[in-house]
Amino acid sequence: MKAIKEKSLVIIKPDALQRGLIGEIIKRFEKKGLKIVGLKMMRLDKALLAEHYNHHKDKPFFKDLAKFMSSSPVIVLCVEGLNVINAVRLVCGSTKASEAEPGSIRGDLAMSTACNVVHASDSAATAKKEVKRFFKKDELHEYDKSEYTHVYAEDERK
Ligand code: FUP
Repeated sequence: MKAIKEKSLVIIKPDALQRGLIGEIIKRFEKKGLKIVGLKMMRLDKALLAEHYNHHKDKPFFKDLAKFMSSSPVIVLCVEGLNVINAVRLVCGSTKASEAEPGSIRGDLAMSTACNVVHASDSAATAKKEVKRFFKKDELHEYDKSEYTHVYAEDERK
């Protein structure tokens, strides 16, 4: 796979939907120069959340986290770009939103650790699993983005 086709999974969480922040959050990924290759609204059920947060299943906050994440629909996005996994994590900011960097989504738009408006894949292995978990093959789209000629240098597009 070309480096520029690296993919990451983003979830715009229920608190962001309730607060009318969907557009603001998507705008930040678009302005960064990322390519959105998948996007849909869905409600996360218990089974999907148990799989998605399996690494947290024994933590004291798991029950509340699962309840919160299923409290309203979410928006799931698959974004693509060079070093996109790391770039998206930086755009999102630290998990504990009250301490997240100003300029990041969480730093600018949230105060809570649980209600921190977005989820983003944290590694290549996780991203691969998460994109597959939330998107069927035919829900991911390949297309040329004309602004890529200005977002990336020629050698980065190879
Ligand atoms: P992140 O990768 O930034 O989403 O962070 P984690 O995987 O550490 O945590 C996943 C989610 O669990 C967070 F988005 C919010 C929730 N969480 C809590 O509610 N309390 C905690 O102490 C830690 C995480």
